[in-house]
Amino acid sequence: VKNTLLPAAFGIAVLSASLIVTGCGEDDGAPTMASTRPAPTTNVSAGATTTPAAATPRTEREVEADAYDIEPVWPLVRFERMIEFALIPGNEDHALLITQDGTVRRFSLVDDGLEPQMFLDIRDKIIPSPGNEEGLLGIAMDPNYEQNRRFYVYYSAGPPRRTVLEGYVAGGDVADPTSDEVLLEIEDPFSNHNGGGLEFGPDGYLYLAVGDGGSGGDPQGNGQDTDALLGKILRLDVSGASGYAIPPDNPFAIGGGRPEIFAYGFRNPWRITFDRGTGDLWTGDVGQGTREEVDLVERGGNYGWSIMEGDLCFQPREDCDPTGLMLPRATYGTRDGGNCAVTGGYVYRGSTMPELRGWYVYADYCAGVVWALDTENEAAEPVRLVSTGHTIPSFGEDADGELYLITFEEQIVRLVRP
Ligand SMILES: [Ca+2]
Repeated sequence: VKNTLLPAAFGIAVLSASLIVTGCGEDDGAPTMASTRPAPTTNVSAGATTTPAAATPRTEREVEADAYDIEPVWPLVRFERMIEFALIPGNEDHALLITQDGTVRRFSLVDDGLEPQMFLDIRDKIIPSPGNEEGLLGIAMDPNYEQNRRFYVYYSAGPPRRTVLEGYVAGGDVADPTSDEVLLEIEDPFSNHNGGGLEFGPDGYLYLAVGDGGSGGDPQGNGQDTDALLGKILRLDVSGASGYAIPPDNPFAIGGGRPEIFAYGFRNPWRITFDRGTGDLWTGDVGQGTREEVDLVERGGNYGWSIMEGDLCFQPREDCDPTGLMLPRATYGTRDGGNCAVTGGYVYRGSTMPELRGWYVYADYCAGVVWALDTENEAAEPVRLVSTGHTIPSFGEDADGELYLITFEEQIVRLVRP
């Protein structure tokens, strides 16, 4: 597997691009990469109350290639098409697991003998005969869940084909199905490329990853169209009593595009996560057939699709101009070694593998290979941690920052270093 990183010169170009693109807001002075990053806080999205791990010194032990393994966990948490689990703020013993067909189940993180319980069932809201990439794709717990009991889901509905962001309120240990409130619906022309990552940032805003609409080659040009919500990462303020508001420093809040947009130029950003140590937003953006990419997502950044695919001009363009585009932090070949599509993961902030702290862990969905990228060293090559043999649609993280792989073999496994 060939992993390519940006040459050092590109790092400078990226910084310049960030200045140009995010400068359109004309806010309080020239933004820099550093100033666009939220201040480190406790992990709002996961509800954890641990102190930020970024300041923890790293050990001298190296992140060695192929030195990691997986071990099965939670033997009763076995369902078809598990997509992700979300930690419940204020409840370190349970998490909410979503399946693509439209269920939300509450399961015990600490007692392997407890059967998961249905928390919310929206199977009748999912588009009939869904495509491979459609269904219930994301869940996020409100940062004030302990007070307001609100949470959000993102799913594919139809006809007409569309993606839906919907809010619910929980009562006791189950959701109230009658509390549903649709916040946003996005018409979607094709069944594939629906993104679906839904996460609260440390700024308290709700971030939503939306694919380019689908088919192949972005036929509608959504990635670069700032008047379209497809092919974007959106940022919404859902702290009001209903609906959403636009965060005032969204890049197009005062014009030039849809005000919900936080960053653009994505094809199918498959899973978004915030580094609980730094607040940085990371994603894996699935390629067309040549390059998979890992992106550090900056406010207002243009991540290039469909001018570029990863770090290359998107064919049939023979020469494209990367000026003003944010280039990936890592790429790999879409067709190398059984690869097919990147699955974005998490920046590791756990304690059992201290050498991995500050490394972004991601995988290829088909090949089942897991890599890690040192977020603190742009010149370093990604390191292959383990080849699992699993189909990996998603990752998970517990309150301690340990990482899990969700597999389409109806099993969740923990990443370990034997
Ligand atoms: Ca689609």
